[in-house]
Amino acid sequence: MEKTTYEMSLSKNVSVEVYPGDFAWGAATAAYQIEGGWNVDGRGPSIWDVFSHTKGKVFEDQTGDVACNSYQLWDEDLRCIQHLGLTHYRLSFSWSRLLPDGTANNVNPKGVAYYNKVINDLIAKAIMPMVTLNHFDLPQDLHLRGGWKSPEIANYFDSYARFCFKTFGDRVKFWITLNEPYVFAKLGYEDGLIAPGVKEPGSAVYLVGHNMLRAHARAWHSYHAHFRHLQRGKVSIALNSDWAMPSDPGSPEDVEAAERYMDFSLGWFACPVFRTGDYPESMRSRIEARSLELGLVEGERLPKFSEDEPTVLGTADFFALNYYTSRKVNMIHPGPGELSFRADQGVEGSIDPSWPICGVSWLAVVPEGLRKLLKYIKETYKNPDIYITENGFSQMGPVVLEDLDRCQFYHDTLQEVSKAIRDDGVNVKGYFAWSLLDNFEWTYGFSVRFGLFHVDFSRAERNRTIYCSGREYAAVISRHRTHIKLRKN
Ligand code: GBH
Repeated sequence: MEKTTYEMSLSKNVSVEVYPGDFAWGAATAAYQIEGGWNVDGRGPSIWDVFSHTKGKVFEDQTGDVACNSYQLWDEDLRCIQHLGLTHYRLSFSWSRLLPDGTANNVNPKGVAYYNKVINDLIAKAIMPMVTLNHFDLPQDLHLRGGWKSPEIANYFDSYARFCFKTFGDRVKFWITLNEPYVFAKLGYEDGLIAPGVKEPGSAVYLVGHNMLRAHARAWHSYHAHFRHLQRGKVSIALNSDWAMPSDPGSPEDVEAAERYMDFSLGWFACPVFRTGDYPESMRSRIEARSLELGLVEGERLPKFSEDEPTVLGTADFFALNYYTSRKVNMIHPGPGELSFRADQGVEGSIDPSWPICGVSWLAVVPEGLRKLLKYIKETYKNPDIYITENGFSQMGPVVLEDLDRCQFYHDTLQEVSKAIRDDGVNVKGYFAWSLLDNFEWTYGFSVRFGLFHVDFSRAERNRTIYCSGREYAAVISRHRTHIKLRKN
């Protein structure tokens, strides 16, 4: 009884009236994290199959071989989506399920049938799909052909994107080309912590980021030239960012450090796409200066955008933001011989002791950081329409279905978003909770749970059970819907 009252008061306290009538209420997932069915019905391997099957890479050597088994249990997922009353659902395609060797020469009809069913079922329930073309899981065959380090990847990605636009674009109106190029390049090629597990500090990271931008831009231009006039959808790229604040706001050095932290994370991709067509000035100058110190040729590490290729500037129809946490930032002064992204960046972030850590150690809970970040994006990137394409709160250890801390988190976060809309005039058009389901949390395996629904990974049925936070989110969505109806009458 008491619990119910608590939930009601939480959802009642979100200022739903501030949200626009066509606001997208969503939840997000990614193919490798939920689908399973890794080697059935003609699916080709991806770099994540290879990585997770390599001993010692993932917590307890867990894999996404089965995960939530969404490849078999899509009907269950759909029920969860409907239960929440979502207006939008963000999923990703497994590239190697559609094109097993990554090339459009070889299409897997069963993969096409699976995503057709998912999309058609969503549309039949008036739920808008938002599709990410690639969420970390590059087809292994393309990796063997050089992967994201090879300039050729832009051609492969463009062919894949065109195939998807042609096959599904009559129904899919929101496309995300790539998920979090920062995370993929940095953790995949600098730190070696996620697939493909390459550790080439200070060099590959920039090349991979560059090729991801080139690939994204090619796909956007393809959509713009060949599909937009018929399909009338929107295409963007999902960028993740912490909100960086100076450790001491009174120290000009810390203030500069915070700016540089933003330049080397969000700015790395947002500046080329939304602002100038090139990397932030501070990235160019820092990396050049460090290269000189290290005796490397200038321009060898951070690539230049070629005039012969379609421009990267303007290749996003909205701003897709993944936000999880914030950092207090100060300068560091790396030794002259250190070749790394961190040394180039020359700053370091830390967690303020007053911020609660929930579940996984990197996730300090700072909802007010989201409001500041939204305002920063409005001011820095020409006031775009913003969709928050991921945001969430994790649980570790014993399963707690009555996750009141996560309820509080969603309440606080949605309040911050309402302030951004009402008081800061930010054009926030949608919010996608990460995640619909507990799922394969990359190197953390199943030990970190982000779901609005719990998934029982110990049972073949992979039963889904709603968390308290799922009911809370559903209540907010339903209150917003009621409010809009009343306003119309
Ligand atoms: C998102 O990345 C992903 O898009 C999504 O697939 C994922 O499930 C979700 O976050 C939750 O993690 O372990 O100290 O090296 C969010 C950005 C980047 C934040 C990697 C955590 C790891 C820090 N994440 N980072 S550490």
